[in-house]
Amino acid sequence: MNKSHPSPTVKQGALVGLLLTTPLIALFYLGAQVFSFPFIPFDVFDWLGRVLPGGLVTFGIDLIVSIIAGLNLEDTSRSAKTAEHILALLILLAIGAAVGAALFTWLRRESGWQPERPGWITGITIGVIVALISGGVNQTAAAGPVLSLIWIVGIFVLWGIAHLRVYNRLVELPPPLHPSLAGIQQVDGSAQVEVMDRRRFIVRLGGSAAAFTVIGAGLGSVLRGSGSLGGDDLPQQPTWSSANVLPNADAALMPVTGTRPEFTSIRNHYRIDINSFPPVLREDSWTLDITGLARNPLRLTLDDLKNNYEPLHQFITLSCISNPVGGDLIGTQRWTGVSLQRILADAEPAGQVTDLLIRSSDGFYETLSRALVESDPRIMLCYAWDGLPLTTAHGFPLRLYIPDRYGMKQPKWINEIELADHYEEGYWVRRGWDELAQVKITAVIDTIAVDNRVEVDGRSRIPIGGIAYGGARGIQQVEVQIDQGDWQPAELRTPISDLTWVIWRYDWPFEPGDHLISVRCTDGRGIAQIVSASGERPSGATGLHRRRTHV
Ligand SMILES: Nc1nc2c(c(=O)[nH]1)N[C@H]1C(S)=C(S)[C@@H](COP(=O)(O)O)O[C@H]1N2
Ligand SMILES: [Mo]
Repeated sequence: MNKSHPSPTVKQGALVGLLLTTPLIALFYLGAQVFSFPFIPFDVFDWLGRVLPGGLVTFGIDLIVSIIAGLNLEDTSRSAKTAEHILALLILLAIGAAVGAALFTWLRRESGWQPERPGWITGITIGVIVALISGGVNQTAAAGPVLSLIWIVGIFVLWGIAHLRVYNRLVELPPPLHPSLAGIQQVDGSAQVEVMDRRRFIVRLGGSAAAFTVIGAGLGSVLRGSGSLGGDDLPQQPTWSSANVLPNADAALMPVTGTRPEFTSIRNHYRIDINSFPPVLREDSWTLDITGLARNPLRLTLDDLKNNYEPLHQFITLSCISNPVGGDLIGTQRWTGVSLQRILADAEPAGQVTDLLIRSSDGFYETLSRALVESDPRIMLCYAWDGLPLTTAHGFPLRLYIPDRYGMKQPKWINEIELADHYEEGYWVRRGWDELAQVKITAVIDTIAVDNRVEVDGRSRIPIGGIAYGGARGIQQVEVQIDQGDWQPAELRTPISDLTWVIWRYDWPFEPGDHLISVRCTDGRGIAQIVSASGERPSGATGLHRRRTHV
């Protein structure tokens, strides 16, 4: 040991922390895939999303959504989840680097070789904190809590000790030698000895970490069992829509080619929630509990909901409040469930009940007024869509539907409804979003079918088409404007239901050149849409949708 060397630096500590955290992530990935242990980077990320100030989190989400919009990626909600997953890994790497730096700062206070105890202490401390965080947010891992705790703490202890081993090795090595010397093979007696310095050692450490990470991640994806990183659980059985026609099947007006599908398949329905991976709830242990000020508190199984209440089928357009005008965070499906009125009545709410506090297994919550439930039988608890049980990603086993509201008011993965004598702000309301979250009516141009011209009244026209959505208020009129011309009425297709979007079309008697096309709409009560542009936050995006075209 060479006592004359200066201690390894804090910067080296950060680098070592970073390098040792990649194989740590690979190990957690392997454990998640093979033994269904929690995947720590996503748990830490999901926890941060819940505890950090709402403004910061929303800013992050908005940033991701606008980057995706700017990059013109196909599927916003899927791309956003991928971006979040990458961010989660980067955040864990940053935490690893910070811990490495802190640990080296601590070790430097005594010079020279260090016993391994600080490595144990760091590993156990961080391991326990992370295990607690994971225990609080993880809803996908099948492994039991005790085993998970041992696994998580065990890995972090190995990681802590590895830092100490690396530190002690660095202490023994000289700081970077002159480049002309480093790595040169020198003759030392009969053997060839490589001159090692700190820089070369760290490079080698990086190589080993990379190899370990690749092997771990590779094994993880090959050996995946019933892992905790659930993929898309798409339905295997035939859907309702594959065997039936939509109620408006005989509508006269046909959508312009290139208009989004009128009915959104389960596969293509957007998904937005606060989870890196959707909670996996088991039907046999799940119940819906109606608690609080109920004279007849209820505990209902999924079978109770399906068998004891008349099913209600509704065609519904659901939109996220973060959907920009013209975005793809909107979809139309056939939902099946039970009118919440019926369940509320069965629970016999006490006179002073004013609100229903709805709680979900992922920590999400919203509040629904009793008066609204009692006045609107369309508010429903849904257990199926497109004729099949809800998929994991979309709220299995139970979610809420409220007409005319954005998705943020409509919890998925519900497990409790408390009848209360007071109002409480919902999850996103607390984070600065609109309390009512009533859908803003908007019209969107999906396609300007320049190559699909039609002949109408002896004139060649370019069909323009899209959707307009007015929540539960419907759409009475859609109008199109070419450049600064007069607003022209578009034709409306009979909607699937009065809760869905409306498809419109306008056959444009075009003139060659560059044009700006705008669209606006009026709701079923004759109220015009807001034409001035405003962003999604806090109340949902407004403004005209416009597209440029060249003929
Ligand atoms: N439990 C829970 N429910 C939730 C959310 C959530 O994060 N957790 N997100 C809400 C939001 S913001 C939207 S837009 C809708 C999206 O539903 P979908 O993923 O089925 O499209 O779910 C809502 N319900
Ligand atoms: Mo949303």
